[in-house]
Amino acid sequence: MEYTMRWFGPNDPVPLQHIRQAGCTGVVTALHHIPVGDVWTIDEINKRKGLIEAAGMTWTVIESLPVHEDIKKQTGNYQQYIENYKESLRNVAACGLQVITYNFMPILDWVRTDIDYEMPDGSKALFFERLAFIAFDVFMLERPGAEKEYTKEELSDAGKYLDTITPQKKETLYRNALLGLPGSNEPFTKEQVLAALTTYHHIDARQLKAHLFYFLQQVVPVAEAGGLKMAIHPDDPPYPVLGLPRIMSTEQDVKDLLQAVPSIANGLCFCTGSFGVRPDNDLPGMVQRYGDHIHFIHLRATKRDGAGNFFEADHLTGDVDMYAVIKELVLVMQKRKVNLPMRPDHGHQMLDDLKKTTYPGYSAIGRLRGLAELRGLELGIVRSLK
Ligand code: DNO
Repeated sequence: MEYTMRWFGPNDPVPLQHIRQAGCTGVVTALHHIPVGDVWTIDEINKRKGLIEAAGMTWTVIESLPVHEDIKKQTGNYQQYIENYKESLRNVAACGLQVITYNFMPILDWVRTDIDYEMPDGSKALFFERLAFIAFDVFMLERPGAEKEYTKEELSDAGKYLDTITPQKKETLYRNALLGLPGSNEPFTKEQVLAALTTYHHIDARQLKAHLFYFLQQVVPVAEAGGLKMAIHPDDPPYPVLGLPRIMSTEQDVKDLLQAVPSIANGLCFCTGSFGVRPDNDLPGMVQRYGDHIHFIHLRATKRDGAGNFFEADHLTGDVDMYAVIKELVLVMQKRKVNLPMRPDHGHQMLDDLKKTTYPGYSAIGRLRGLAELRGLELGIVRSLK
């Protein structure tokens, strides 16, 4: 695999040099300062590329070239936004980049309830606690109809849970639950969030999938012409949240995606952390069956319990059978004669990073640990296959 790390750009507290010292040759980044829907110009792309190359690495993957909400809903100026997307793709191709990650999750990119969940060794992880999320959804956000999606027992437990936590913890829960809502450093008000959710009321999963396929029918030919590979990121977590439809959570979703727009340019960002939250996703099997369409790999493992909670475990000790997944990936790469880019996804906040503020999940040392373990595992597998 080609080892990479995500970099959030010049404002990222983790500098490029540290990424290089971690053993990466590639960087995964995006032009986060360009508003969603605007065209990425050749000039802006080259500026960012130059920074990365000056640090001795290459810009290997774009994560993400975000899809405007209007495209997901087919409202407003969505045709124009699709044209803009195509223009960005042409520009990206002109600058020599090849892999583009995106997602099709409505409104929220990822959801956790706790970003400082303390592990027994004192490091900190991201955590999704179902009860806390229900408490947020039903009693803090007061989303109309939310109570119908949970059992009586869950509702009563969530109410009790809220009674036990301090006002400060409540505020933190509110902020954490909405961290995946891009675009503001200030927490969104309840009214703003509810208004955004309302815009999806008439869109179910079938409809959203149709919108995704329409989008891909438009952009994949442009990607093909430029030698680009589109890589969709799965839903995180891989099931509906806040009443929003989800369409990239299961193997069936992957199958539908690849059938809808058959092209090698229509592919996956295979994120074991997201797909791995569902016990019914057979990850090594998915690599075997859809390996030809995997263009980018996120390796991470969560640990779930029977109650719908999961935390982000160390990369090798979660529910994901990392040995089996990497073995299948190695076989795919050997067959395709490619070296796929991989990034260790997230990592615990640990050691000196405990004192620092970084993007949740993206402190340097935890990812460095993950990368080191994953590299060793891959090397062992490659050697043992010879
Ligand atoms: C979170 C990431 C996601 C991912 C996007 C891709 O840590 O995995 O934010 O970058 O969903 O479009």
